[in-house]
Amino acid sequence: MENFMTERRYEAQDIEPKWQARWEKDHLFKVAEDPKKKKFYLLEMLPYPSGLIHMGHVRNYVIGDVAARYKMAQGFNVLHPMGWDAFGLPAENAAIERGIQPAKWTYNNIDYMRSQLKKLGISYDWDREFATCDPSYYRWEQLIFLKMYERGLAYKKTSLVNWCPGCQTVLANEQVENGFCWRCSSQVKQEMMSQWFFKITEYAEELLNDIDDKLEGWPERVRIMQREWIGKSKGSSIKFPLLCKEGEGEVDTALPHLNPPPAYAKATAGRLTKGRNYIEIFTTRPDTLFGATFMSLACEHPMVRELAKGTEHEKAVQKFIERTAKIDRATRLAGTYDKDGVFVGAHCINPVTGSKIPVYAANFVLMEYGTGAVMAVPAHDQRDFEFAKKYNLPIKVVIQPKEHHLDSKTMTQAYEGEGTLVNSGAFDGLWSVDAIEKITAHLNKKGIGGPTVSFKLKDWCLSRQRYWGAPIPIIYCEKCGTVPVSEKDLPVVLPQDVEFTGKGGSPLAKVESFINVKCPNCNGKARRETDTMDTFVESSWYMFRYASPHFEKGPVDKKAIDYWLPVDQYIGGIEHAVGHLIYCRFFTKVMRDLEMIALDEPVLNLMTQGMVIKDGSKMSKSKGNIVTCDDMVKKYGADTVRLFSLFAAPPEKDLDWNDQGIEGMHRFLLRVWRFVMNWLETPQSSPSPQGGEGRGEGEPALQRMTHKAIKKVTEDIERYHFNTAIAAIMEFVNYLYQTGAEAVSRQAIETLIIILSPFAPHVAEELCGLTGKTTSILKQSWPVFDPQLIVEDTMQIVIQVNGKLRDQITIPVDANEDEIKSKAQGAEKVVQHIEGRQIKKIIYVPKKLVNIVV
Ligand code: ANZ
Ligand code: ZN
Repeated sequence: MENFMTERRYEAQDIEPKWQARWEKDHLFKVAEDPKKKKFYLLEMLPYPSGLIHMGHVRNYVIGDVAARYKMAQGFNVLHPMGWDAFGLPAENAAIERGIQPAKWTYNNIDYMRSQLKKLGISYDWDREFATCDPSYYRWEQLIFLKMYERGLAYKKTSLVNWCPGCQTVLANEQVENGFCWRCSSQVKQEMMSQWFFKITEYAEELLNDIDDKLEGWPERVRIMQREWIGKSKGSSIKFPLLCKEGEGEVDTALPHLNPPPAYAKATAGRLTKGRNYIEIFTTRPDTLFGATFMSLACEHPMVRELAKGTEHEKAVQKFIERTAKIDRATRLAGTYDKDGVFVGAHCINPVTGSKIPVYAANFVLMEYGTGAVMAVPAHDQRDFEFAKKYNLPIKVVIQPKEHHLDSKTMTQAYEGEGTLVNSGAFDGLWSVDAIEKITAHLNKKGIGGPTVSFKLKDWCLSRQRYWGAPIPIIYCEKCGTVPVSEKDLPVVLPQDVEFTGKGGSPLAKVESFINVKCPNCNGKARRETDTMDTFVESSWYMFRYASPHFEKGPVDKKAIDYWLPVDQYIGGIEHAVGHLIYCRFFTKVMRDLEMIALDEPVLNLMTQGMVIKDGSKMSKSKGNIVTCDDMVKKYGADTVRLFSLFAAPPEKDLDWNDQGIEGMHRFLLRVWRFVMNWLETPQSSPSPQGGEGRGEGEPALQRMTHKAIKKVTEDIERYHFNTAIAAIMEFVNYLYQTGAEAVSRQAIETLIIILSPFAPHVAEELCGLTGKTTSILKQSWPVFDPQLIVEDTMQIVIQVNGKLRDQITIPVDANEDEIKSKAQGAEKVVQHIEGRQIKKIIYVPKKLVNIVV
């Protein structure tokens, strides 16, 4: 190589755009199905096009890019796509605030963000890019919706939903965080509304079971969160007969055990009402049934109003409902606030004791869980205990613990543990755990109860009263009622040029040309649904669309799915643990059952990366601590930015942004550059006439270090420990400097360049060219280390006891002092001299001797 090379400086601003253009021109990241090659599908969660790429994004995509480039070097056919989760509120808010149409705002942002990502040199197959707000994408989502509607998996119902006053829309449970809106942090209210739901509960059991069987490659933390969110409880349901008001109704014979009803005859002042004559409860402790002394209902339970109606309690009940409905779901679930309740003016019967027990509405009972009704056992449930104390209700002990004796008059808290049944008729003396089964069987035989399971998971409310989303393909006809749009009429396209005022409900509801349609059934007058779908619907199946993004005969091309799916490695934030990551599992199972794909789970391995924080908090506009990708790339170049976002912390941990760190990374790249430049001036850099390799493989020590570096970097990339992989490259560079360019082999230099390439691909590509390669670094294979070459050098250590030479040991050169000392004490001839004597001191003279003083 000519001498002027030494003069050449490292100029990221020149190198990077050059190679980015080359990679694109040569289609190096474009992939197609190739049955002869092993595939690897690497996916980062698709971004929302907010208009800004900050370091949080950068970290996410760079982590993915290192893995993708490493897999390519290993010979995999790597699918690494990118797209945009393009529907959602910010676009609409921009329209309201700035009068710019959401579509325009969104596509402008996408263009800008795409250019930023390209400047980072990430290995995307851009031919597969799509935005979910494009009709060519959401038409298929509408088709999936129709198929789900056909099967009853999409349905409309009136129920309590989460209403965000800030966003002016309904939210799914997964979008409410501790009672606040996930997006705008407003306090969420509970409202009765008619909304569209996906029947995710139909898949609750399978979603739960597959966590154990099919998600071994997911972080345990996420698996636990999903299990808890699904929240399966095994228990029993029990019917408690209601007493009618004095003089009304008669005993209903639908409950066989009540006819004749001897056990409670004495307790019944009135008789049982006909019709809906019982309250059904869900309990995990049927063994405590004999201790149920009152009944607690959720304030939204329909029986609360019904029972109170016309009684002197009606007003108080109404007031209670009003103050309780204000408490959000999360607070009620936590149950740590003061117990509050009201007598609804009615009684029911404990079906096994026959005693008459009062019915209360209580603030700690949730309508959406179990049946919305709880049999209260104050002696054995702490919430019931506190409630009973407050309202002076009877406490009856039915479980006696082994260790001490419970007395209902003196106990200061509920006993919730196991024990022996007492005051429980024929079941006395049974151990509580056995009684659960026995009592449930008894209730089952009598037709008043039985085993059941309850899930915390609720159906997914997908209606949004907002404009910028995929229209729900439904039509309401005056005559035919709810009619699905016919498949041939898809997509239902979102109208453009809509007026945004930010007031008075969904903008779509005011677009006459959109709303007014003919009924597909009878051709009569009809109206379109104006709700749009939750944006989490788009992200529930986008990973499938990437496999065949231009397919026009359906949502997915099955052949492409069979080759590319499942996603081998998915990378994204932990905040999606129970929202997105449950929804996409649900959609996978639904699409499987619709025979669109043959797959049970979408993602084999999941990695959740930490956040990028600055000055102690997460980067956000409101905090004003955003570091943009653009500024950093301009100043240091993409390779430096990439290295820093990987080096500063392991991927799962939060990364604290600091400017010294990035400077350090830049200096490291300069160091690599300078070394290679120096080496290029040495004789061994020029290939020998025979095409041989300069000085071959170099001295054994150099060889060992080279192979050690390969081993460490390979293993660390495999474990996603990118920070330590980079540290190993730094160590290797230090070693090369110590060795001196004159003594460094071509093999060592080429190894350095390739192991650096996933992290800093542009500089690696440039250096690769400068060292004489004519093909892209992307076409070169990942080096394999030779275990034989890594074997450590050893050294001889002399061992003395009280200053007299006794033995010698052989030990690796990098063994630490503790290892050496303990090995010394165990040496054969040493043992003879120290046995039975107390060791006072062990002196170690590095690399020479150990003296044991006894
Ligand atoms: C009687 C009983 C006696 C209970 C006892 C516990 C101890 P998990 O394990 O979470 O499923 N429960 C049922 N439905 C409820 C609702 N909608 N809102 C609030 N609490 C509800 O909890 C099941 C237990 O939670 C049930 O068992 C019920 O109280 C209560 F000594 O029934 B238990
Ligand atoms: Zn009709």
